[in-house]
Amino acid sequence: DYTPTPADKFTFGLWTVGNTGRDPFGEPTRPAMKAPYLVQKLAELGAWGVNLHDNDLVPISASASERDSIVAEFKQALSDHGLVVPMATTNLFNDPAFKDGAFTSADARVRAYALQKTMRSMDLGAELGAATYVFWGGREGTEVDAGGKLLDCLGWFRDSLNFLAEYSESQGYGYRFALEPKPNEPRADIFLPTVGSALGFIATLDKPEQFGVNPEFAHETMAGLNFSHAVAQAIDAGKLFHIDLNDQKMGRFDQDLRFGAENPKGAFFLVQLLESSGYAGPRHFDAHALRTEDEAGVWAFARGCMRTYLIFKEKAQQFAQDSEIQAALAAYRVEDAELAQLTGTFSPQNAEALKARTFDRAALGARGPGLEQLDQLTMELLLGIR
Ligand code: 3MF
Ligand code: MG
Ligand code: MG
Ligand code: MG
Repeated sequence: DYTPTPADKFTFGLWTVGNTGRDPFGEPTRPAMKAPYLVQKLAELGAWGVNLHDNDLVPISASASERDSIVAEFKQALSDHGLVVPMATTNLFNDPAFKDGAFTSADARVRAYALQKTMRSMDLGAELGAATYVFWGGREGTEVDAGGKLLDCLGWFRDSLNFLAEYSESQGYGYRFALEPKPNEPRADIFLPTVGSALGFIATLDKPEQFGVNPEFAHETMAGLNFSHAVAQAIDAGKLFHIDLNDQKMGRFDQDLRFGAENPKGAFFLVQLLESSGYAGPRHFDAHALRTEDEAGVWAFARGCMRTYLIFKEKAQQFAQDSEIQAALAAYRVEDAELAQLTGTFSPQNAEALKARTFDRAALGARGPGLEQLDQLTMELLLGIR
């Protein structure tokens, strides 16, 4: 009946179900809910865990003793309700200090403060048991490039990540780090705007094996890209460390819609890819209820994200068992054992034989691969009539 259990590994950020509906043009539309209450409600709905930025839980101006009592109360709620904290991250975007970047600020004092804030937040995450640490560089970008810092920024960003990886190791935290790319919003142009861009950057770090990506459905979609393609590249590289699930209309402001709400077909292919890939990490929803909603709408939103995921998971199983679909898939792929011998491994003999071979180019071009039929079968399966 599509009721989630902790085995499904669904997680939500405190900032997602805790979103109060504030937007750039309007005040909050619903009251803030306390973290222990969010933990209780998420557990009741069948979620596995909850993720947080440091300041989702501990206000930036809290004293050390205030911090300790807030954290103690939160840990009590986690243990009372059986929720885990698989991922933690730093808020390096809200405070005006970070208005022109955190790790990529042109002001060395801001960069140092960002490092300090992140180490403290990593301490908090480790105390809560988090295994994955996310970096979303929301303010790491520009509106104007007159500052001439583009190459410096990449170096500063790299130095900071190298420093923090060493810090994690020196503390024995064992974090795996996940970079979360986004093309724009809140900056006009954010550095490392796409999954491919982040993967390229990771290869330049001192300890690339400790770094992967946290792709988000909405972020790649905002860039006009196909999320499943980005996730596939991350999986292929062994770099899918975490994932942010939501939805988004292309070409709009950052909407963080309920998973599957806008592009159910894209969401289906994503679930199919994820479930067949061996990805064993959290299925994290980084989204929030519409600004129109009250508290009941928040829980309808959270339940809907998980339910839609589970429905698509079932559809993916149905897809794998549908004989007509499987026959269309088998017809789509053409294998040739003799050619596989020639193209599998390079040898001068294989190269010569391949160069000498005659191909019926016209026949290759004339073949209809059956994708219209396969796609229609997929649609009918998704529409519930298969
Ligand atoms: C913004 C985001 C972020 C990140 C978060 C860390 C506030 O569009 O997606 O949410 O996900 O900072 O994971
Ligand atoms: Mg986002
Ligand atoms: Mg967002
Ligand atoms: Mg996100």
